[in-house]
Order: sequence, then structure tokens, then C-alpha cells
Amino acid sequence: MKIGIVLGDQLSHSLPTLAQLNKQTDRLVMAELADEARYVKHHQQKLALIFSAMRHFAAELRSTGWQVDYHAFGEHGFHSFESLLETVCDGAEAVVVTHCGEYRLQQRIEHHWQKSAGVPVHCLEDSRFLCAADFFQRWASGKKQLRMEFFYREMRRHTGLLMEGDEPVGGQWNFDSSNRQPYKGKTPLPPVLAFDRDEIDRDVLALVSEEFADHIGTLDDFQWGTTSAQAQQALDHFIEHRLRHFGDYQDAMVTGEDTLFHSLLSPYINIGLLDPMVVCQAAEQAYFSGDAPLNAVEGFIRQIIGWREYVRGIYWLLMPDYAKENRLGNDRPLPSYYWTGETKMHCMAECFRNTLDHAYAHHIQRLMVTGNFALLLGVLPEAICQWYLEVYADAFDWVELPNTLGMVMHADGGYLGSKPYAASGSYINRMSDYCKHCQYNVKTASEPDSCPFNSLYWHFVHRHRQQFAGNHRMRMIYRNLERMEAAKVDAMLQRAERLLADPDAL
Ligand code: FAD
Ligand code: DLZ
Ligand code: SF4
Repeated sequence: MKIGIVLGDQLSHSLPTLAQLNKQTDRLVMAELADEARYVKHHQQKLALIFSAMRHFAAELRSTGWQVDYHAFGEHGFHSFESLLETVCDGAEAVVVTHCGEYRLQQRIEHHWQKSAGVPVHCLEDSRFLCAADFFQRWASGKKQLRMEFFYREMRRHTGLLMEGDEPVGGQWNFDSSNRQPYKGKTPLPPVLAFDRDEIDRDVLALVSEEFADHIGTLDDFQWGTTSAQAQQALDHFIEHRLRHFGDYQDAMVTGEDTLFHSLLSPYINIGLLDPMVVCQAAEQAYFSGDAPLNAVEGFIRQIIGWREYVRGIYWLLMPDYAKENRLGNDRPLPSYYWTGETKMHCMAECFRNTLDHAYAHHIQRLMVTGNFALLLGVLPEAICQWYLEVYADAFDWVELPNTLGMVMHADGGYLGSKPYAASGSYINRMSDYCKHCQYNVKTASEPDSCPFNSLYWHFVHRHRQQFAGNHRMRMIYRNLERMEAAKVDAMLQRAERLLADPDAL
């Protein structure tokens, strides 16, 4: 008899562990463990989503004939996988597990599990991704800097998505230039999808509110689906109501509108309830049947077969050293409003509200508001990475770390992206209505009420001129800085220095 361990983000019927085992003779083990629930203080909604989805998945497995030993939080004495394995492997000949998504836990699987289990541990490659680790290694090998766009074209050829023979459908690989519109309210917003709650959900919500009340966020507005059927409903809803405008408003932000036309599918894909290829094929089909335009469908598919697979490739290529990178030498702590949401900066307050209430923020909120601000302040990469890992329902180390450390903080020296995504308040003003509702003035940089992003942006550009002056994508910015009057530059830098002395006051 073999034991298959199914981790909290491996909730897929196509999981290699299941293919390797025999329903009749082998057993599956799943466990809600304190070490996994507490190694960072995950948002309460992230915990509720994972535990409830795990319980539902165990029930689905049982209904298809599997023998599943499920250990619910608080109903067993194990706090770690090692303590679990010490008990559950009696009489087993081997343990089988699929490669996990975190370097931390994978190290334990490879170096500690066998000792605890007392039998061999077989670790299988995770086939639920579209790009195998060795494919990525071959693609990346010998390159000093990687470019997502070239990786993405390889993935289009590899998957055949939106391809006509060897050529991209529509004659262009990328339609990003038409995907940068602010939202002005003319296109009606999509309806909200609400899920029915069952007893498993209610039990888990009660458990999390009791045991994890000290974790960030609230459960009041828990809207995540927790079964594969609900995840499929979320996909259908996205294709029907959101995809056609996804491209146009992908970068837009609006006060009080927390999701716009985004898919909200990342948690389901990341924990295994949705297969990324099935998601992309559904989007592709919407294009072929005339239900969504190419700029939307291409833009959406690029996020999944491009960015998602690209950051995973980088993670496994460069861990564990990647997590320690800090090429800009940043060391500031994260301001307190990242946890409380209480700041006078309206853009930041909106992103924090969405984060605290829903364990969600869309990409531009993460990248260009809360992430951009941490970059401009010079926050210690480890501190901001931990925050992103805690607060989002979709956060797993393999995807969160490269996005934060590489894309947002540029702490890897530009390996993941050729230039930092630093931006002043004008970017936020162009893409949102936030500045209209803000106490700060987005048009000025050095007055007492000036938008903090403005002076901090120029301070960032100025303080890193050694690193970036030679970067051809930053040439215009340094030319603009050189052309500015010295008195204006001094006034902005002084204002930034005052803000940096007490960022918590903003
Ligand atoms: P949509 O806007 O609808 O996008 C469609 C899908 O594309 C997403 O569901 C996701 O699967 C994929 N995707 C889009 N952008 C990325 C990206 N940059 N990297 C990987 N996949 C992407 N995404 C996570 O899944 N987990 C994380 O922990 C995470 N941390 C992030 C941290 C920072 C600082 C930033 C800037 C981005 C992070 N992202 C992360 C990427 C992205 O913000 C989320 O995938 C997206 O906001 C999820 O919402 P959605 O499903 O509505 O996405
Ligand atoms: C994130 C998470 C949490 C919060 N809880 C559990 C758990 O109780 N049991 C479990 O098997 N997995 C959990 N996970 C997921 C793991 O911590 C880890 O992030 C992933 O398995 C990495 O692939
Ligand atoms: Fe944000 Fe500045 Fe605009 Fe205020 S003025 S919302 S701080 S960008």
C-alpha cells in the first residue's frame, strides 16, 4: 500500500499523484496543518479558501472511490508534514507526492520526509503547468537577461493557442498597445457572481474566525468559490461577462470598483481547481466564436501562458538565491498602513481596502500603486514580499516572489524585467479616478500637499542614477531630470527627504 500526500494547492483530478496510485489499494492523506497555516500570517480569506477547497476536494475524491484520510485543523495533533508522516505511514511501502510550489516545503520533502515516513518518498513532476522546468532551463540558458515577450512566443508555438500554422492569429503577437484605456463608465460593469454556501464552507469560516482572528483581513465579504464546479462557474462567468472588455480596461482603476473586468481566476488556477490550458482554450474559443475581440483574448492568454509560466520558470531556475536579492540596497520597513489601510493617499487606501476586504487586488493595483510605492520608498524586499504572500488569496511563493522581488522591486538587477516599473502620480491619475478624491495634489511635487508619489519618484530616479543612467529604456527620464531647473529638483528632493523621514504619516 502506498500513501499519496495531496497538498493544499494540489486540488486537481489530473494530479500526477493520483495517476500514479491505485484507488483500490492505496490511500490519500490530506491535512490542515498549523505550520502551513501560520508560517506567514495568511489573510483569513486565503485560509478559508484553501481549507474549504481541500475539504470539498477530499469529498469529491471519496465520491470517485478514493480512500482519503482527511485531518481537519484542531482535530489532530500534527503541526507539520513531518509529524503527520511519522504517524500515517504505518504499513505503507512508499509515499508519493507531486512536486510542490514552494522551495521551502520542497526542501523538506526532499531532505526530511523520508526520515519521518520511514519509507521511500517519490516526488513526481507537476504536470499541471504548461512549461516543464527543463524546457524553461533550456530556453533561459546562456541569456544574461530574460524577456517575457520572447518566452511567450515560444509558449504560443508550444501550445498552439491563437496560432495559424507558425504565425500568430491576427498577424501580431501582442496587442498590448490597445489595452491601456482608463475606465470612464460608458461600458456597463459586469454582474457580480455569488456562490451558495454549504455546511463545509460554514464550518471552515467559523474555524478561521475562531483560530485565526489575529491574521489580516476579514471574512465578512468572503466571495470565493470553494469547489471545482464553482471554479468552473467563475470561468464561465468571466468568459460570458468580462472577457470582451478585459483587454481595454486591464490597466484601469476606479474608486469603489474592485474587480472591473478582471477574471478573479488566479486562486482557482493556483490551487488546482482550474486547469490553465482549459482556461486559455475557453478564452480562445470566445474569440473564434466572435464573442470577444482579439486584443482581449490575446491579452488574457498572455497573462497565463506568458507571465504565469515565465515567473514560475524563473523561480525554480534561481531559488534559493533569488529570495535574497536586493540589488537596489533597500532597507526601509513597510509603513503601518499596509496592514491597517489607513492612509490619506486615496489610491493606496482603495487598494488596501480591496486587499483587506477580499484578499484581492488586480494586477495594476499591486504593481503600480502598492508595489510602486514600496519601490519608491525603498522598502526591504523581504518585507514587501512577505506582505504580498500574506495578503492575497492567490499568493504562493513561486508566483508571488518573482512578481514582487523582480517585477516590482527590481531587486534582481533587471533579470525579470528590463526597467523598473517606477512611476509618479501622473500614471495613477491617467489610469484611474483616484486623484480626484485625494487630499494630495497630483499636479505638484514639492508643496506640503503635493502627491507623495511625485517627489518620491524623482528621488528614486535621482538616488539610483548610477544604476540606471546607462539603461536605454531610462534614457528619456534622465534627460528630463537633467533639463529640470536645479532649484526645482532641489525642492522635490527636499520634499521627498521629509516624506522619507516619516512615511507612516502619509
Ligand atoms: P487577471 O487580470 O484576470 O489575469 C488573468 C490570469 O493571468 C490571472 O488569473 C493569473 O493566473 C494570470 N496572471 C496575470 N498576471 C500575472 C503575473 N504577473 N504573474 C502570474 N500570473 C499572472 N499572481 C498570483 O497568482 N499569485 C500571486 O501571489 C501574485 N502576486 C503578485 C504580486 C505582485 C507584486 C504583482 C505585481 C502581481 C502578482 N500576481 C500574482 C500577478 C497578478 O497580479 C495576479 O495574478 C492577478 O491580479 C490575479 O487576479 P485575476 O485572476 O483577476 O487576474
Ligand atoms: C498555503 C497552505 C495553507 C495555508 N495551509 C495548508 C495546509 O494546511 N495543508 C496543506 O497541505 N497545504 C497548505 N497550504 C499550501 C502549502 O503551504 C504550500 O504553499 C503549497 O503546498 C506549495 O505548493
Ligand atoms: Fe495617489 Fe497621489 Fe493621486 Fe493621491 S494624488 S490618489 S496619492 S497618485
